Amino acid sequence: MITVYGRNTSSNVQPVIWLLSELNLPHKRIDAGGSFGGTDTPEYRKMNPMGLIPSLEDDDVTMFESQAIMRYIAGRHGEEFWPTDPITRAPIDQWMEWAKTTIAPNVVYKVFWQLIRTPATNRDHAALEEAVLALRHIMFIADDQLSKNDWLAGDTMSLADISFGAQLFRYFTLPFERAELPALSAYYSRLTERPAYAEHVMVSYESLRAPGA
Ligand SMILES: N[C@@H](CCC(=O)N[C@@H](CS)C(=O)NCC(=O)O)C(=O)O
Repeated sequence: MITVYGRNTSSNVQPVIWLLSELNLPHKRIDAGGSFGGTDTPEYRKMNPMGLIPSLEDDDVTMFESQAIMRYIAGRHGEEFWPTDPITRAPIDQWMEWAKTTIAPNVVYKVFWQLIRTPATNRDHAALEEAVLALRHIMFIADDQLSKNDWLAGDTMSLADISFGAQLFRYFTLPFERAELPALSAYYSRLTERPAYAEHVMVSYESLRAPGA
């Protein structure tokens, strides 16, 4: 059975568990990281030398790095999310990496970090404003893509949607000014109707709020 280590409030754990759930794969999640701790032990560091979450164990495989974990899961157990044909796979990988390297740093590491993880008195308003402006520009790219396709990388749901869609709960619920993007809003609304998304991504982040944030 697949075991994933990591708390359910982590933006890197959520896409992994969402994917497992979309694929109906039996799995268990063990709380680790944040207030649960458990990531500093020698046993944990053998799985994940960074001491971060998520980590995965599956029979003969132990690994870390959420995007690599998702590729492993889809490659071994859910080819429909990451087909083997390199031509079909190329746009999926492209959008998956775009979500992780361009969207996540702005949504999670800047906007979320400043608004939720940082007391208001310590807030870096310049960094927050910079990320909000960046998102106002970059999200047009997703909106344009989603006005032409139902899913980020084409006609079917793929790892690109798991990686990108997992950022959208925070993007749409954090209190900051977003551009009006109808195709993106409609896509998010469709995601919220998926039981696996509602359960594993639309997870309250109040427990992560810093005092005074
Ligand atoms: N590149 C890594 C980043 C992992 C990461 O930064 N995880 C955060 C949680 S989102 C973490 O472990 N933070 C420390 C903790 O929660 O104890 C991945 O995608 O898996």
